[in-house]
Amino acid sequence: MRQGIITKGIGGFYYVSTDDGTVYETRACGRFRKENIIPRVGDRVVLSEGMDAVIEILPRKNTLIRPPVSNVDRIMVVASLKSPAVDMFMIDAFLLSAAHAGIDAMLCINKSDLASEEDCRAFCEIYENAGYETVVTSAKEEKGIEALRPYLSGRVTAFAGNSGVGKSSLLNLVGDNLCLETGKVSEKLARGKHTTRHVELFPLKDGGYILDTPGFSRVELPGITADRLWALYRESAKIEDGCKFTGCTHLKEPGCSVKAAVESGQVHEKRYESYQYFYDKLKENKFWKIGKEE
Ligand SMILES: Nc1nc2c(ncn2[C@@H]2O[C@H](COP(=O)(O)OP(=O)(O)OP(=O)(O)O)[C@@H](O)[C@H]2O)c(=O)[nH]1
Ligand SMILES: [Mg+2]
Ligand SMILES: [Zn+2]
Repeated sequence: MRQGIITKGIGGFYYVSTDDGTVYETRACGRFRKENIIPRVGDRVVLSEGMDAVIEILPRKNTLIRPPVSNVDRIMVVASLKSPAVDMFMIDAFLLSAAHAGIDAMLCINKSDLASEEDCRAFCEIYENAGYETVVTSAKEEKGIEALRPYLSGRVTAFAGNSGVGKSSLLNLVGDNLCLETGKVSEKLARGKHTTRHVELFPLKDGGYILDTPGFSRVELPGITADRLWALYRESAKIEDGCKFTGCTHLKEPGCSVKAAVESGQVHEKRYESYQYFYDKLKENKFWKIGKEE
């Protein structure tokens, strides 16, 4: 039986690339619908005799809901400081979701041509201090692209980030003969226009893969619970677990080691702000726990 990897899923069709590079247009078999199994881009799958249906999804190394991808080695979270303005909650939501799924993540600050070098550096330092690698690029001026490449080679990397930050523009530069559609940022709203509509996987010359994904306009943390939240912040690994109360939420309790680390500057106050924000949202539990794993 033939196996392949899902490179794209549109309107109920899954495009499966087999080892010889042939791409088959397939549908998911009926059992998937019944059992509520949703194939994702990056899934390794088994095809039917007629090569027109996905009949089995091979065990996943990992899987993510936002963006919906499987078997990626790393999430490259792309952000811009300006146009659109930086959204730390959005960045942190991608980093936390990756951590929750057991996927490595790092940060790429694009559109460096629109911000000062100092501002880019200062912003990156917040995340380097948290334990993330960072890279600064300008797709427009083709700067930082050579610095970005080594992070991608030989791996499967999904580019994620809000609309208009330049994910597709960067992929066009690092990819092999890619010509992805890119969109203008609305001047009035200073927001992207959701140009990329679906996730798509592309092979890199040296064996890795890159995935383009659509930007989201709303921050969500599907599948994450408030109790587990702090453990998903990389800073948690470097702070000694010395809270006075067991089950400390790190919000209002006295003798909290996390708050002490914020006061001493070990944890950046912006990251703590995001923790407080997400914690409250997860406790409110509105649309934040949607997308239970299928
Ligand atoms: N000034 C500047 N503009 C850039 C840069 N990178 C991309 N852009 C522009 O920003 C706009 C949005 O770029 P896209 O690549 O479509 O952004 P995206 O992240 O793929 O957006 P979605 O597909 O909507 O999620 C386009 O007009 C790009 O030309 C950059 O480094 N500097
Ligand atoms: Mg795009
Ligand atoms: Zn605490």
